[in-house]
Amino acid sequence: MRMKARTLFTLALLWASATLSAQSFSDINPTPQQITADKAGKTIAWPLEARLSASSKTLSSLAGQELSQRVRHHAKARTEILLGIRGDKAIRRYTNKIPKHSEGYFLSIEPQRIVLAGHDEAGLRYAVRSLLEAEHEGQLPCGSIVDYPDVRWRGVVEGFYGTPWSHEARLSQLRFYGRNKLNVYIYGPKDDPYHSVPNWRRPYPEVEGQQIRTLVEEAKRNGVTFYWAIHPGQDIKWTAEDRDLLLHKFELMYQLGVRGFAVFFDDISGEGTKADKQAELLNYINREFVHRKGDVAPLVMCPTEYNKSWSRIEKGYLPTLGRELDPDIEIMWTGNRVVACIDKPDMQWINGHIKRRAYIWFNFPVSDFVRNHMLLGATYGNSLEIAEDLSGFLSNPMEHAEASKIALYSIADYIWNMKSYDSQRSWERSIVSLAGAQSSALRCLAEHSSDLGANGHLFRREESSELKDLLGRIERGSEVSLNDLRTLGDECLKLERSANILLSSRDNPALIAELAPWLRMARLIGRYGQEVISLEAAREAKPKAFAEIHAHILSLLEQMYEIDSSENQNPYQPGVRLATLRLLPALDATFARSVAAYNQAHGTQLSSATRYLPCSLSSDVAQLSGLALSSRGKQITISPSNEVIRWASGATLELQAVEPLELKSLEFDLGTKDIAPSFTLEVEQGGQWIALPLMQRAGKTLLRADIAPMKAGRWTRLRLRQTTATELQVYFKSWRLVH
Ligand code: 14T
Repeated sequence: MRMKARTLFTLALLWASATLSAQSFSDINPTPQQITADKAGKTIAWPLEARLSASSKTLSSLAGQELSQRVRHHAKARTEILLGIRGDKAIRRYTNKIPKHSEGYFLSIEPQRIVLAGHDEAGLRYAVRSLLEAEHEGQLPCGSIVDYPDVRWRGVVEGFYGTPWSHEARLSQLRFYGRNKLNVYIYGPKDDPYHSVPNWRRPYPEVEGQQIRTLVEEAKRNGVTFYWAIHPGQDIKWTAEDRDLLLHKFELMYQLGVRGFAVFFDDISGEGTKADKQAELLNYINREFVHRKGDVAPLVMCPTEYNKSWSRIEKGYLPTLGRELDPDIEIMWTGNRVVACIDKPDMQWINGHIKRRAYIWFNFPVSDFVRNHMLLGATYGNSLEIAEDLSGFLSNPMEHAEASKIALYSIADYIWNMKSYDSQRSWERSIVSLAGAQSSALRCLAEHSSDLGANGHLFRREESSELKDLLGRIERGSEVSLNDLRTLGDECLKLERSANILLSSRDNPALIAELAPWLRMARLIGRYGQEVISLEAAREAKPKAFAEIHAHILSLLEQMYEIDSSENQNPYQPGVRLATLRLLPALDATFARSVAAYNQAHGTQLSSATRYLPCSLSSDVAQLSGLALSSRGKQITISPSNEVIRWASGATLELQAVEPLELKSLEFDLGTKDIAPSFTLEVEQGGQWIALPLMQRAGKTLLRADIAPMKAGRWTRLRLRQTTATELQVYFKSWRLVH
C-alpha cells in the first residue's frame, strides 16, 4: 500500500516535470508530431556558444546560415551542434531517428549536444525553426522531437477580391509562412489587372515586376514556393495566339524568378469554361513549359466548377478534367460550397471525379463578401481525418494581411498535424504570437469579432462564445440576475479598455491600422454596454440620473452610426460591424427593456431605438435568404451576392416592413437582360396585393419598378416572384429601395 502510494507520487512528479518542459515546446507552431520532453525538465541557456559540426554544403544552406547567425561558434565550447540531412556524416548516427517523410526531421536537445537531422533540406530548415521557436525566455528545453507534415503543400492563396496586399504586407507574410512551416504562396489577387482581365497578356510595368522579383527572393529565403497565378478565362480565345501569349507571360514571370505557376478558371462564364479546352491548354503548359524548365513546381489549376454545389457532373466538366489533365497537375477545390469547411465524404466525392487528390482552396478567413466584418475567430470545422485525401491546403485570407495571421497560424497548425489540432488552443497561441504584450487586449477584441453576419454563402462562425449562455438569457429576457449584469458590465469595460490599449499600441502598426475602424467601434460598444447597465441600475434607484445616462447612450449610438457610415466605405458592404451575433443583441434588448419599464413608470416617451432596420427579408430561394439588409436614411439596400442564383419557378423574395413604409423608388439588378417578363413585383396595401410593372431597357440589366399603380399610402409587404415555369439562373447584383 505504502509502496504503491510512493510510486504514484514519483510518477506524478515525473509527469509534472515532463509536462512542464513539454509546455516550453508548446511555442512551436505547427504542433510537432512527436515530442519527448526531458523527464527532469532540464533546460539550457540560449543563445549559446557551440561547436558546429556540419558539411560545408549544409553550413551554406538556408538552414545552416540561419543557425550560424544565432550561435557563437567556438572550437572549445561545451556543447556541440550536429547538423545535416539524411546521409550526411555529421548526423549519420541518428539516421534511424529521422522520419521517412519528405520535409521531416529529428531534433534532439541535450546539454552537451544538439542534433538537427533533416530528411531533406526542407526538413533540416524545419528542425532549425523548431529549435529557434522552442527558446523561451533565454532557455531551451531539453528533449527531442520527431516531426513531419501531414500534407505536402501548405499555405496561402492571395485570391480575394478587393485591395490587393501591399508589397510590405506580402514580405511580412512570407516571413510568417517560413516561421510557421507553410511552403506555398500563390499570388492571385482578383483585382490585379495583370493577373486577370484586361492585362493578363501584358508584361508587368517595371516597378511591379521588380517587386515580384523581390517577393520571389524573400519566399525562397523562407522556404516558400512562390506561385504566380493567371486568370485568363474571362476573355481567352482557344487559339494558338492566346496560348502563346499566355506562355510568353509565364516566361516573363520565370525571368523574374518565379518557379511556380497556376491557372485560375474560377468565376467566369462563356467560352472560357470549356473543360476540354482548359485541359488541352494546361497539358500544353505542363509539357512545353513546366517539364522543359525542369526547376518549376507542379502546375496548379482552379477549375470553373470549384465546389460541389456548382458541379453538374452530368454535363461532364469535372470528369473531363479528371480524365484529361496530366496526373501531375493539381486541381483546386473549395468543398461542398464556395465557402465551406472540408469534410471527409466531400473529399472522397471530388477525388473520385478528378482522379487525384484535391488541392484545397479554403475560403477562410476571406471576407470579400462581408467586408464590414473582421474575422478574428478560431479556425474550426475542417475534418481531422482527411490528411490522406488531399495534396494541398491553402487558405484564401482577408485583404487585411496582418489580421489574417490569426487564422493562418491555425491553418498552418491544422494542416501540419491534424490529429493534434485543437482549434481553441491554436487560436489562443496565435493571438499570443501575433500580439505579444497586447495579447489579452487582442483576445478580447477577437472574442467579439468572428462571425460574418448574414451572407449569401450562409457561412457563419461562433462569436462571444464565453458568455454565450448569459448573453442568450439576457437577449430573451429570462432569469437575469444582478450578478449576470455585473459580468456583462465587466466584459464591456474590458472591451473598451482593450480597444483603447490596442489603438495606442505601437508594436505592430500595420495590424493596428487594419483594425482601427473596428477598434473605434469596439470602444463605443464597450462604453455603450456599461452605460446600458448603469441605466438599468438607475431605473429604480436614481430616476434623476436615468435621463442623463439615457442621453449619453443616444449619443454613443449616434457615434456608432457615424463610424459605420464614414469608415470602411467600400461599395459592397460598407461600414464597420462587430459583436453582432450575441453581445450587441443582448445590450440592445437590455436597453429597450429598461427604457420601456421607465417610460411605463414615469409616463415618459424616451426612445430605445438602436440599429433599427425598417423591414426584414425572407426568401425561399436559399441563396437569397442569407443576404444582409441594410438601411441608411431613407434607403434600404440588400447586399449583393456573387453567386449564380438558382431561382425556382414561383419562388419569392419578400420584404416585410416593421411599420408601414412609403415607396418612392425601387431599382434592382439581376445581372440578366430581358428578364422583366419573368418576374412580378407586388406590394401589399391594406390586405390587398397590387402589381407594380417592372421596366427594363433593351440591352440593360437594371430593373425599375413603376410605382404608379400604388395608391397613395404605405406598404407593409413587398414581394418579387419568379413566374416562369422553370428554374432561372440569374445574379443578384444590387437592390435599392427608397421610402
Ligand atoms: F477560385 C475559387 F476557388 C474561389 O473561391 N474564387 C472566388 C474567390 O476569389 C473569392 O475570394 C471567394 C470568396 O468570395 O469566392 C470566389 O468568389 C466568388 C464566389 C462566388 F460565389 C465569385 C463569384 C461567385 F459567384
